[in-house]
Amino acid sequence: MGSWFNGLRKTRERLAGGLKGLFSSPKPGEATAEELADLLITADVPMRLVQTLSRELEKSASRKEPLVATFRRVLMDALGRNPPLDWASLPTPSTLLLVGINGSGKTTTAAKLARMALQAGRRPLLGAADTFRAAGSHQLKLWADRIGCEAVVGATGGDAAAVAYDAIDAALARHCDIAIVDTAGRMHTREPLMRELQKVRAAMDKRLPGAPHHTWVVLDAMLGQNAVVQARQFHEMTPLTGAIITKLDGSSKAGFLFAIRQELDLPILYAGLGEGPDDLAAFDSAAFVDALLDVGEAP
Ligand SMILES: Nc1nc2c(ncn2[C@@H]2O[C@H](COP(=O)(O)OP(=O)(O)OP(=O)(O)O)[C@@H](O)[C@H]2O)c(=O)[nH]1
Ligand SMILES: [Mg+2]
Repeated sequence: MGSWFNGLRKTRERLAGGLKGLFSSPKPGEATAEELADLLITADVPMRLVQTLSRELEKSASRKEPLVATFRRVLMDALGRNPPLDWASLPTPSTLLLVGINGSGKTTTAAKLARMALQAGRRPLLGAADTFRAAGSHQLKLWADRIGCEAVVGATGGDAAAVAYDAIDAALARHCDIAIVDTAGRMHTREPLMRELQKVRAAMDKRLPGAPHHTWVVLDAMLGQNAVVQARQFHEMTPLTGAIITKLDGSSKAGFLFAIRQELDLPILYAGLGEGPDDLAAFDSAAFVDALLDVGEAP
């Protein structure tokens, strides 16, 4: 699996020179808070957090704690708790809906999650409610065959809500533990497409009251701050319970993760650290912060 250290290489490279200089400076308080702020902003660290770090920098001269330890503490606090799903103790039947804009990584992530469920000894079912493109459903069915799990695939051009309903129906009939419903990519700015998600949710709830139990937005880390804008819009349309960050390995703007946690109060559950089928990891705040600050162990 890709490591956090490698996954955050690009963001770290953006920050590293500046932060390293700051941390190794005998009197970091003398470095300007403004320079630090500029640096953090280019990595899409949200403004509120930048201000907190700048204040900590200014106060650092009068403190015993090394600056890097202070930053680590502030950043860890900002990320809060992000407990991933405990696959082993997941109640049966559970349902999960994945949403996000085009190409964010929903289908690949649905498959990776199904694989995690299998590895924990559970029975997942993949539901392909991406009826926009023939390739959309086909791609998920291929994944289901490859990893060896149940699947329900809708007809191209069919009703996404009906497929979501059928997926839950099949999960119940086939005694599956979790139905993971993949949806078509949609622009967060296209109102009618966003409304379709509400129909999908309603259909799931109709078949199994309370479903979907989890609704996760899949965000492409390469988009940085724009991913926050998308997540907010999805959140307004369909209440989200968590975020998955894909393509962290390709992003130099991983600072936006703090905004997902702080501004939207969404837990960050999993992160894609590479292109391999097993490159989805439960989000590890400490590993994330350490890799970002370039402290701790390089692999
Ligand atoms: N490097 C990297 N690539 C990823 C990751 N997750 C997905 N991808 C790639 O991103 C591309 C799009 O992934 P999909 O899973 O098809 O995305 P989607 O959201 O289902 O796309 P639509 O259904 O078209 O909206 C594929 O080439 C994936 O291999 C990741 O964590 N890291
Ligand atoms: Mg897809």
